[in-house]
Amino acid sequence: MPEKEFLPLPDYREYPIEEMKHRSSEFYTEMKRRRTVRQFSDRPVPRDIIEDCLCTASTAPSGANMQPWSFVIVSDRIVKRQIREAAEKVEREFYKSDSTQTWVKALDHLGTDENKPFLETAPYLIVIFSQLHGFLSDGGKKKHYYVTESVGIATGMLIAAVHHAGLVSLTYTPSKMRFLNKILSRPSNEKPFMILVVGYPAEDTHVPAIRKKALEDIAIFL
Ligand code: IYR
Repeated sequence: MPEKEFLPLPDYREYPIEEMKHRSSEFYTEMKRRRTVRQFSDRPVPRDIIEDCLCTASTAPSGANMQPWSFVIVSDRIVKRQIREAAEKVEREFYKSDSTQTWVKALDHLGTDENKPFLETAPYLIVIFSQLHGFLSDGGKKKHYYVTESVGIATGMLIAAVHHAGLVSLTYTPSKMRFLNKILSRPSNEKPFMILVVGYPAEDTHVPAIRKKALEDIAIFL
């Protein structure tokens, strides 16, 4: 068993109340400018920016600090094309299947369809995998806890970091995702969680006219 080790809380900063009010409201103002974008420019983005954003994601809390995530950063043209072809194949099925028509209708206002050109245009596809379990040094399974919650939190922090850096992203979940293990040679303990498409918006990018719910409609103070 490893020894328990505790440190004095490092790096915490307390701010005066007025400064906290300013910071919380400034952060909200900054975050509400974020929009999910589906039209990407092919303009390159320096890799160190993406690396910093991934390091931010890696600071996320996780169940028992297992950090049950892997990020595969795809910038290779050929691999992006393979992902696009496989994704469009599953999306064609999704958009035409009788069993998903209620769902397809619910997406109508977003203007999505089976064509996913951004998978080739955007400079980076960050493919996020959940590690359903890890491995012990003897090769046995190491249990992971709250995997979906943990990977969701890390992904949210990645989205915020990408926005903060001045780039845009798309949270893209192909209708079936196991093809990503094959294309990216990931082991079977890793389950695709999402493709985060990252880059600059295309010129004249349009986004759907949608609104976020008001505070009164989402928060219950007791
Ligand atoms: N994966 C499909 C369908 C889709 C699903 C959800 I939930 C969305 O918010 C948007 C689309 C697609 O990306 O087209």
